Amino acid sequence: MTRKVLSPLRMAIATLTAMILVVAAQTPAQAALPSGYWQETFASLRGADYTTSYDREIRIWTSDDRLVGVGWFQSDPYGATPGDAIRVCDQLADGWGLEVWLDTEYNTGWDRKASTRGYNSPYCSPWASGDIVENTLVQIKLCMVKGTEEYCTPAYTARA
Ligand SMILES: [Ca+2]
Ligand SMILES: [Ca+2]
Ligand SMILES: [Ca+2]
Repeated sequence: MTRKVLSPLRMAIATLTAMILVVAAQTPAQAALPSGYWQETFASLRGADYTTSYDREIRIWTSDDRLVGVGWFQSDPYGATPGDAIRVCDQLADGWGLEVWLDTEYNTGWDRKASTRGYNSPYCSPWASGDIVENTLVQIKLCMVKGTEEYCTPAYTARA
């Protein structure tokens, strides 16, 4: 019986191919909001213009205009609210939870989240804070989550 012996290069290619397949399989399905749902977003300047700190709010609505949830990025401390912080509220008893994700430096992958998983609506998460260099461009997105299902708005910018 003959056995095909793979050269080191071929073995490396085979291993790499397997790794790529695993990575592809493990990437969670990232879908836009379900049909009929819609989002709106607001930016709030903290300085003179969009080159310095500004906040971001995202809301998701149902097709019949009921508020599903809201996510925030707060750039600067305000009263008891910390700066560089995210928070999310679930406003509708619909079986969906809400998660807000923060990318702490634009386009470097999602770093931090706040979640309402495991809580009955209405529920707001605590602020999730962590220092970011002043005026850094960041982005947030708001997602509806249920089990392994996840539907997200586009990402919107803010500045820390
Ligand atoms: Ca700031
Ligand atoms: Ca809900
Ligand atoms: Ca990042």
